Amino acid sequence: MCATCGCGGEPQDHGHDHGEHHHHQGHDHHHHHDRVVRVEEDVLAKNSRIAERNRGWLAARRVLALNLVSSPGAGKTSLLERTLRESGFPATVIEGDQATERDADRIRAAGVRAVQVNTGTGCHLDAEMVARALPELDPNPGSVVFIENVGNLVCPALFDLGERAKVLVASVTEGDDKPLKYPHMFRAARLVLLNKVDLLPHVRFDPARFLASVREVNPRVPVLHVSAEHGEGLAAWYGWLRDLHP
Ligand SMILES: Nc1nc2c(ncn2[C@@H]2O[C@H](COP(=O)(O)OP(=O)(O)O)[C@@H](O)[C@H]2O)c(=O)[nH]1
Ligand SMILES: [Mg+2]
Repeated sequence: MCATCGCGGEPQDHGHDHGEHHHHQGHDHHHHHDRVVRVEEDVLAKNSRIAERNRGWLAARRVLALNLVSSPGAGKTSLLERTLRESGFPATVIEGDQATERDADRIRAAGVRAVQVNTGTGCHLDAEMVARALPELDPNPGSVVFIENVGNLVCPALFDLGERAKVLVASVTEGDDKPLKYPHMFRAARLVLLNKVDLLPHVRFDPARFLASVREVNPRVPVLHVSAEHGEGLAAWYGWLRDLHP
C-alpha cells in the first residue's frame, strides 16, 4: 500500500512466484503484509462511514457533489473556471491540492466561493477533509459542489468522498494508453471528459484507441471530447450535468 497515506492495493506480481525466490522475505513478509492489508481495510472502512455521512448531509440540502479526478495538469481547474462562468449552475468548489491556495483563488476570480484543502504529504482528499470543508462552504440548497481532487490517477479512486459521481478528466497530452494503466480510476468514473482536443493535431494520440481502452475497463461510461481552453464540446458536459441535476 501507499507508504505515505495508507491507501492503495495489494502488490501484484507479474509472472514470477514469490516466496520461492525471495528467501530474504519469507514469513515476516507475509505477517507484515497481513497487517498492512488490515490497516488499509480499517482506513477505507472509516472513510466510507464518513463518506456516507457526507452523502446524507448533501442529500438533506439537495446538493449535487461531483468528485473531479485526473492526473496533474489535465485541466480540472480550467474546466471548472469555464463551467462556472458559462453554464449558469449555482455552484461552489472544494479545492484539493498538496499545497497553495492557487486553485481556490482561480475559482474565486471566476466569481464563485471556494474552500481550499491542503493535504500536505497526502495524495488524495478523504471524506473527513470534505466533512470539515462542507459546513465552511455552506452550499445553497439545490446547488452543485464541485470537488477538485488532488491530481493523481491512483489513490483518489479508492476514497469515496460522499459524492454522487466521479468525473475523470483525461487529456490528449497524456497518451491514449492511460485507461489500461490506471484501470481502477477509469472504472470508478461515471463520466470521462477527454480534454485538450484542440491539441490533437500536435500530439500522438489516437482517440479511437483511447475509447477502446476506456471501453475495455468501463464498457458503458460516456466519453465526451472537450476543450476547456476553446470551449469545444462543453455544451454536452453541461447537458450531462443538467441530466444529473435538473
Ligand atoms: N491547449 C489546452 N490547454 C489546456 C486545456 N485545458 C487546460 N489547459 C492547460 O493545461 C494546464 C493545466 O491546467 P489546469 O486547469 O491547471 O489543470 P489541473 O491541474 O487539472 O487543474 C494549463 O496550462 C492550462 O492552460 C485545453 O483544453 N487545451
Ligand atoms: Mg487544478
